[in-house]
Amino acid sequence: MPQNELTPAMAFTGLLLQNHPDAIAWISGDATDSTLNGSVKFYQTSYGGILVEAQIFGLPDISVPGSSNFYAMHIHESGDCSDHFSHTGLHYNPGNTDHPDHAGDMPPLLGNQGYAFSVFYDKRFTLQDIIGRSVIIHEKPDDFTSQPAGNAGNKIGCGRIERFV
Ligand SMILES: [Cu+2]
Ligand SMILES: [Zn+2]
Repeated sequence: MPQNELTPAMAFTGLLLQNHPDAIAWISGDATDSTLNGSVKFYQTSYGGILVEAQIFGLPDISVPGSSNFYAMHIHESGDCSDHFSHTGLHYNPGNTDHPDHAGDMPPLLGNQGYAFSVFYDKRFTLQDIIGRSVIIHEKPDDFTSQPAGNAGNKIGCGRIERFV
C-alpha cells in the first residue's frame, strides 16, 4: 500500500484522539482485586465495525517485577456487576455458536506488571447490541477452545457498557 494512502488505522487514530467514544464501560475489580480499575471505550467507525480501546490498571500481578500475563476479556450478556459479578451470564452469543465464535469473544489483555493497554477493530457486534451488557476481565487467559467460556477462571473485573454522554 502506498505510504500516502489513507488507511483505516489513520481514521482510527483520529477517533481515539477525539477521546469521545460512543459507549464506555468503567471497569472495577471485586473485593479480592480492589485495585483493578480502568475503562473500555467503543467507537463507531465508518467501516461498519467498532473500534475498542481498553486501558486497565491494577491487574493481579502488579507487584511481580517484569510480569507480562494474559487476561481474558469478553462481553457478557448482562450488565449487572453486583454480587461478585455472578449475574453477568454467559458470553454474548446471539448466533448461538461455539466459543470462540461468540460475538462477545474479544482478544485477551496483555498485562504488563498490572497495566494493560489494547486497541483493536471488531466487527462482531454493533453498538446497539452491547449497550447494557458488561465487559468482564478474567484471572486467566482464554484458551479459545474450551466450551462455553474458554476456561478463563474467575471474573476479576466488570463494567456495564453505557452510552457515552
Ligand atoms: Cu468472560
Ligand atoms: Zn466465548
